[in-house]
Amino acid sequence: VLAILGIIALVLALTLRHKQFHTTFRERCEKAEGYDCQKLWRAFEQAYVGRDPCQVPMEAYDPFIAEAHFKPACNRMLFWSKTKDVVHDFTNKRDCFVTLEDTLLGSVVDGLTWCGKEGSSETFTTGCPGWTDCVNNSVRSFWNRASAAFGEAACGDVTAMLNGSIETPFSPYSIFASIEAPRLSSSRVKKLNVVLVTQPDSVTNCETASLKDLQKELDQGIVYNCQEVPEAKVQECASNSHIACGACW
Ligand code: C8R
Repeated sequence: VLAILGIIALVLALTLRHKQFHTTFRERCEKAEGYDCQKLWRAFEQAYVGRDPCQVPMEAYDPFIAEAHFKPACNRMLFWSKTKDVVHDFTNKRDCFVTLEDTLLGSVVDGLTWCGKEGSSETFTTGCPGWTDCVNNSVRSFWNRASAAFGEAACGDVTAMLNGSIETPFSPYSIFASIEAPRLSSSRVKKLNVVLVTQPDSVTNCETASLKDLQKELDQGIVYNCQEVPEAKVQECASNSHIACGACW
């Protein structure tokens, strides 16, 4: 009897988990107005359903990106690399910047894992390949494609929060360096403000070779600026709404 109950519980848990992913997607989608969430879900799942989870190229998400008709928030777009926690602590508390995860594109699956399987029409949330297990995995390709759209749409003055506690804040392996920065176009982007988030014992400053690479690779015509900002200062601005966005650092 226990074994049978166990199997029933397992089957229930598995169906619930599948439902959970679609439900989370739909609930997050419905919070953003003006979208056909059923259509958006179909466009999303066609990218990976029934496929080997390591054989999902970023182009597979083109229909989803088209359906999400992304509108850029010029002068408020915030890119980041290896600073996720401090960035989202900031954006959750203050309405100064817009990250990819604050847009419909990124919000519907932020923090989630998903993949398909050959011969199945389901979405799985466990047993999926990890970020570095294969290049074309369903999750990584999604972030690559969504980030490409975010970089292409960037306009006005843009900000990038990078990590001053690591040797290579502009790591060539990061999405920011490999996908977003090369897509910033001087025809739309006037200026890139790098905010290098530092700790009291940080190893890197604005003069680091890694940031020289960023300057070199940037489309000619985009003005480059870099500021070292202690993490405590970012946090202070997050918690004090009387400090104007432009006066944070
Ligand atoms: N971007 C990339 N990765 C994202 C993401 C996002 O918006 N949102 C989430 N949750 N993730 P990193 P990076 C997850 O190495 O490679 C965009 C991914 O699942 O610190 O330079 C965004 O616009 C992945 O595991 O940064 C941002 O500007 C990590 O976060 C860059 O790309 C990647 O985090 C950040 O990508």
